[in-house]
Amino acid sequence: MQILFASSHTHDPDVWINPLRKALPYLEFVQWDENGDSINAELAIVWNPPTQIFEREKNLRAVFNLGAGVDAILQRPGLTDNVAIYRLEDAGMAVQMAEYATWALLRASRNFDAYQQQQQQKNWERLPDIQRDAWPVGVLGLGVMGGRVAQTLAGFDYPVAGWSRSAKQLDGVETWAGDEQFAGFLARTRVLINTLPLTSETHSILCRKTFEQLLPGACIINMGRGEHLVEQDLLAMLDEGHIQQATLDVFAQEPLPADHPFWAHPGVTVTPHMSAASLRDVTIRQTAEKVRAFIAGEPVSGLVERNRGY
Ligand code: OXD
Repeated sequence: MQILFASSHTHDPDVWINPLRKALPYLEFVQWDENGDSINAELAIVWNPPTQIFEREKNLRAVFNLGAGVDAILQRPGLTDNVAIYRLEDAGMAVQMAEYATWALLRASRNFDAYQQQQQQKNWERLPDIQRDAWPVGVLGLGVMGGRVAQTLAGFDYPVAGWSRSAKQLDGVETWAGDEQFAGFLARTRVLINTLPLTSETHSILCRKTFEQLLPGACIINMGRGEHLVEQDLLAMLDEGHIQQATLDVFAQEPLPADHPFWAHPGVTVTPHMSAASLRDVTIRQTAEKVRAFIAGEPVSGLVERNRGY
């Protein structure tokens, strides 16, 4: 049986294909050829797949995503309900997201950015000690990733709340759910951390209306998708002073264009979509196991629910 490999994860697909081939020796791996014809593949392993994938490969039964977010797959034309989509579960990403969020938060709450500037001026001066109550954290999304972020920061004794679509319980974290509790969640939050999947409901959720409801001196940390953020609203509210800083890892256009205002804005920190890499060994092991189970007719975890969008 052939399996299509179509990933923009890497310039060297062999670093993925070779170990996958080793783990699934009974499959013939065929790499996507931009100018090629259909190979009548029933299975595909993808990351950010080519636009034409579903229009060309009409026999696909299952697609295994080499990442957690499946928004790119769901946007591809020609995708039918016959195709089961499986997303990567935590492949080392949750702990990396927790690290990223911790780094972004501590820079503000422990004055590390300010100390870095003081060093430039050879200025030995202790800034006021931390008041943890002044840094209520709110995490959007309480799945595997968001839950880990929330519990990590709660472990540092920050007041942490999390908001999710449906009600969740999480030790040490105050939980809020659904549209009706969104305003209450925002009103107690100063540091807003986004880990949501991109769906039609969450598109543009980081907008002026949301930001206005946060506590003053707000910090925004976006590890979801660029399309969650209304960029002009963020820039305006940074300039107005309601938002103190934004740490952004994801952008509507990646790579971020050289002339984009985020690069030079003093209140914005840009990182190149690196907050949570799917670690190769774990990803390969997890994906190979999903493919094996699917072929064997066994239950496969990580099935995307189309109506939810993740
Ligand atoms: C993912 C990502 O969705 O890396 O896994 O963005």
